[in-house]
Amino acid sequence: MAKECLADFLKKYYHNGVFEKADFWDWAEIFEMLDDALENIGDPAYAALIEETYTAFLSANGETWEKNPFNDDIMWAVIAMTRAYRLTGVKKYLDTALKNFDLTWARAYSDDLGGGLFWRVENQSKNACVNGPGAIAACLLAEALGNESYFEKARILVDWMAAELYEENGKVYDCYGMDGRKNHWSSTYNQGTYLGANWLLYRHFGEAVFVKRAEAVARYTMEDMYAGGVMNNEDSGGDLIGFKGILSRWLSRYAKDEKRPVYMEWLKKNAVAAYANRNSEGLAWTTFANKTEEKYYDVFGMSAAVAVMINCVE
Ligand code: 7K2
Repeated sequence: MAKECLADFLKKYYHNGVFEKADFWDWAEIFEMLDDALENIGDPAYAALIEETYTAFLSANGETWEKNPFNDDIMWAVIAMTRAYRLTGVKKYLDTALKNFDLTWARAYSDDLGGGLFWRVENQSKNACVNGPGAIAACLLAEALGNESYFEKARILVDWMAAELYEENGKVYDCYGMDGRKNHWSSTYNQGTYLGANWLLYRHFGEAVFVKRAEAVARYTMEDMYAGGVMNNEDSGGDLIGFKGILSRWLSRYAKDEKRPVYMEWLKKNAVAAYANRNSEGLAWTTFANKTEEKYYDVFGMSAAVAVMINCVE
């Protein structure tokens, strides 16, 4: 299912390293889907696609991305490339990731609001969408480099989020503004990255607080947000449509490593629903419970179901 759907997705949207009409962060996240494919399916052909995508991404965006005002965008691409390095051993992926992590940390971290990374260069809010990915990027770099100081950076972000953007029941808030206001909206991508960050810290530090939190976030997402059913929302705009792929990446990793099959079963239920609802081109839209129409859909929103399927491969 996963391999076949990825092939149909690539046939439709992939052109020599470029994903049709994908902007910077869509591109980074679909790059991560190729990492998922290499990691879970294991066909070396995916390593060639990663190399081609890396080359195209750098020729479009340069080697360092300080022109991009979104700190979150850079963190997503750092994660994609650090994972690519860990899967292939190609050193330039790690070098690029490290340079861009360091420049982003330097411009985005501050003590305002108690800590954490700013979302954009205007420094108006601190959002889960940059702090969760920032913590994941730091953990992955720490492991790849064997450099403990990046684990400490990750811990700082995760602790700050626990204090300001988190409820003990497992709910992750969206952001905290410099005006003192918090947006309490929870979304699959923020749930997913906060789960992933806690899980990676648990594996390194072994402290129970992290695994307890990972479990709470997983449970909240499946039960409170979806009552164990098929995810059928986050289908508007250019950003939300790709969120579920991000959740599936970290939830499946947690479920596999920590042996929590209940979450794999839930992800599989979602994958099966999306698969049953694909259109004649073999593509499934981000509302997994609805039949996909015979029309042109945005690439990022079409990647979510494929990512869920790939992350269900055991
Ligand atoms: O407001 C932030 C975030 O807190 C919220 O969760 C999402 C919801 O929107 C933005 S983050 C989305 C940006 C990511 N970087 C690329 C930009 O084009 C995009 O707006 O959607």
